[in-house]
Amino acid sequence: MEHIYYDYSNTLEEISDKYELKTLSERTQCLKDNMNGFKLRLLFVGAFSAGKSALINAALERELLTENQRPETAIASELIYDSREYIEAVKDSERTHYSIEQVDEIDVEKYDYLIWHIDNDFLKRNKDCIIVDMPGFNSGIKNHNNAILKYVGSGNSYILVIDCEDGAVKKSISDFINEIKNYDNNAAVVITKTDLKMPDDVEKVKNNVALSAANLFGKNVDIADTNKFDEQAPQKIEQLITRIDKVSVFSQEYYSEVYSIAVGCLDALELYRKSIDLNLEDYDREIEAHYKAGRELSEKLERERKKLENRFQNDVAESVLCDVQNALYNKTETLAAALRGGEKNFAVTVNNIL
Ligand SMILES: Nc1nc2c(ncn2[C@@H]2O[C@H](COP(=O)(O)OP(=O)(O)O)[C@@H](O)[C@H]2O)c(=O)[nH]1
Ligand SMILES: [Mg+2]
Repeated sequence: MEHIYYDYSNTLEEISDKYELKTLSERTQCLKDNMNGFKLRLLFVGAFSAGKSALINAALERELLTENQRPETAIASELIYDSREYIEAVKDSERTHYSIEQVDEIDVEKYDYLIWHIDNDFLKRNKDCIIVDMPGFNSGIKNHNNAILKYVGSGNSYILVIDCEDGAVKKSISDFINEIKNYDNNAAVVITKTDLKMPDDVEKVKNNVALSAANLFGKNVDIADTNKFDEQAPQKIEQLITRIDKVSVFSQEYYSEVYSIAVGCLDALELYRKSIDLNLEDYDREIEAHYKAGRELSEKLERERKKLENRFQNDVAESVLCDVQNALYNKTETLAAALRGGEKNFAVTVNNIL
């Protein structure tokens, strides 16, 4: 099906070149470049401490990502295959290079996200996929949450990681899913830390999570269970990746741009046809009207985009914060005891509660 998009964009390019529609021609070129570089951007999402980083380490069969990271020290980490290993720290369009060993020296406050270039067989076999280790979004730190939620929008597929000991999908997670599924619904679920439960209990959790996931997504989703010691973890995760409907992700990603360029071309052709019969003054007026309509449309789109972005950030951030508040409020005695045990002890207790 992807070829339809390529055929279509080739036709659009021919038309825009023939009639010297410069902007549309540039947009078509840009679209084709993007389509050629298409990759799954697979975000591992889930509660703080669910086991996301450990799961990715298990898939890579390498202790690469730091486990048990405190929420404020974590930013999104993209993992891609490269024969030379290094880390790029990205801020807007600027990129700073670090060696892998320097990872703990990176001041995460200064960057939007990290790109890890890693020489690894799992990543090499799945080159059409960027694996992203997301920080937990229920850290209770507002700025941090906003940064994470902003990054989440750039994903086009998701693996929802659930701690087997949680036994179910937490409310903050289901709120989050309700948001992302408005954008796309290419998601699978991994129940992890199964080594901490009896097999019968794991099965119960799996059935329970399958039910809530089907409810959330409105369809059955792929579910795997594993743990960081499971030798089968790489295969299980790879299988989930293979089963993601890439054609559907591809369509979701490019449909609106192809459609919008096509409408632009049709408009321009119509204008061209009419212009043959029009005098010069009418022609100018007609062009101005089209420009105006185009500007209005793009302003409207921008407004819609901002609206979605705001809603995405405010609503989810709000509900996550509310969850965090409730969770902490219910455990004041435990927290008071932990505080007496020192700052580190306190942070660990907070994380456990969340
Ligand atoms: N027993 C066990 N512990 C795990 C497993 N996965 C993660 N952990 C531990 O749970 C804690 C949080 O895991 P981490 O991957 O950092 O969670 P993240 O915040 O979701 O990235 C760490 O102490 C991990 O070692 C697992 O499968 N089994
Ligand atoms: Mg982590």
